[in-house]
Amino acid sequence: HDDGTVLMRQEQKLKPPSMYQVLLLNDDYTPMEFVVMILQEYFSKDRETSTQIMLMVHRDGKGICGVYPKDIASTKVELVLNHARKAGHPLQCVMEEV
Ligand code: NFA
Repeated sequence: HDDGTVLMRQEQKLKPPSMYQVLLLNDDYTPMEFVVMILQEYFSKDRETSTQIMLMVHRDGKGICGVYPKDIASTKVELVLNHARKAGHPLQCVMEEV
């Protein structure tokens, strides 16, 4: 241009969305069957996979239920916690950036 500047190509600077693991944490009181139901209902796992994940949480203290974009992960955490509270179980669900 007249002022000496040059029009540069518009760079593609959009970052991919950061992803978050959603995890369930073990406790001594939530029934195993309730955890299996949660995994089927909110994380779309079949009954066998849900049972395996539940047993991993029971044994190791925590387990990954899925990996999602931030808004989907936070919504799943909220829905799981609401369901657990309503049912009177202390089940904890958290998200961690990958
Ligand atoms: N530890 C719980 C029990 O023995 C089962 C459980 C598994 C709870 C996974 C929370 C998460 N009833």
